Amino acid sequence: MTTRRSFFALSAGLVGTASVTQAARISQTRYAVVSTWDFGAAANAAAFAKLSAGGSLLDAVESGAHVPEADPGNHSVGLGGYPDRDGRVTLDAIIMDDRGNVGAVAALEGVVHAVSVARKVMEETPHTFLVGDGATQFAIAQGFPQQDLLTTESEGAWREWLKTSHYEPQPNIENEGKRLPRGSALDHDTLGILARDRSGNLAGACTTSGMAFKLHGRVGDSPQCGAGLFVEAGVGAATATGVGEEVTRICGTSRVVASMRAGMPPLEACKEAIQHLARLRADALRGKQVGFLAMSSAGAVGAFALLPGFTYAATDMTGQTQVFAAKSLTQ
Ligand code: SD4
Repeated sequence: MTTRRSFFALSAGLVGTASVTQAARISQTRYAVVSTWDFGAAANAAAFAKLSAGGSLLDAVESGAHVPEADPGNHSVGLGGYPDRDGRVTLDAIIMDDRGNVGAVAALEGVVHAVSVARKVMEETPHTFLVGDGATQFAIAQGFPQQDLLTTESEGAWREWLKTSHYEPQPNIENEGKRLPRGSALDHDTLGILARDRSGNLAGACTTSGMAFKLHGRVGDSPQCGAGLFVEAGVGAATATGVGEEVTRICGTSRVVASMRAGMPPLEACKEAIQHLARLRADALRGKQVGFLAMSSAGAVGAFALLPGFTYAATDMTGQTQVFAAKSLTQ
């Protein structure tokens, strides 16, 4: 099995010497599954396997999201996610197809597969979004097993954090965190995943426990339709990662897809949203990371970030996965 580290090494190699070839390859290749960060490769594998076995696009992105949700070593999705400042692990997730079908949950507690609860909201209720106790009660009523998501490790990190209670999101911690002592950083590993079939239909999902040690009740961009995820038939799909407040204030993925609707390729559309954010927020963005990842209904892929360090995993129509470094506003 390929490790996170080797995927990251691959991405570094691609960025270093082969950027022209890489850019040409990305623009010509048609992709089936893309997801945020180098650890997205494992999620892509699960999603691609589901598609290959005849599963639907929603089945594929749900299966992909299950991978980090079940991983106790991933400290901001599902099991082992870092808690809020009150010591409670609260999960946010969304799932969406390209026909406007969408379901989401926020501040869900005690249920590991938040993305599946989001799918139930979409399929079993007239609503699009359930939060807090309502989301948790709904999940229990739907038969989802309850479990304590706070692990010994994540509780230890929280208790360590309590000593200073200093809250400052760190850029690219999704990748860098693997080299930092646990608990020293606001480690977060949001997964945004987009999938496409041979006819150009699309679906996406996004799952996270959000910013570590956040205020209780804080909801980021990830579960909000048009912020952390947006999907539109005949146009494309986009997902976001980084400081959710910054994505939310510009309805980030809605903006990216709107630019694609107007004819921009995915890379240009992501870049336009980042440039807009930079103009709008200027110095308030100092030290913050935001990254957008987009795929057109034709299977073209692009990504752009505020800061260097945002990576994404892309799986082509034959199932080959590579990790690429996104271009960024500052180098
Ligand atoms: C949030 N956008 O809750 C998420 C965090 C994230 O990689 O993307 N981390 O703000």
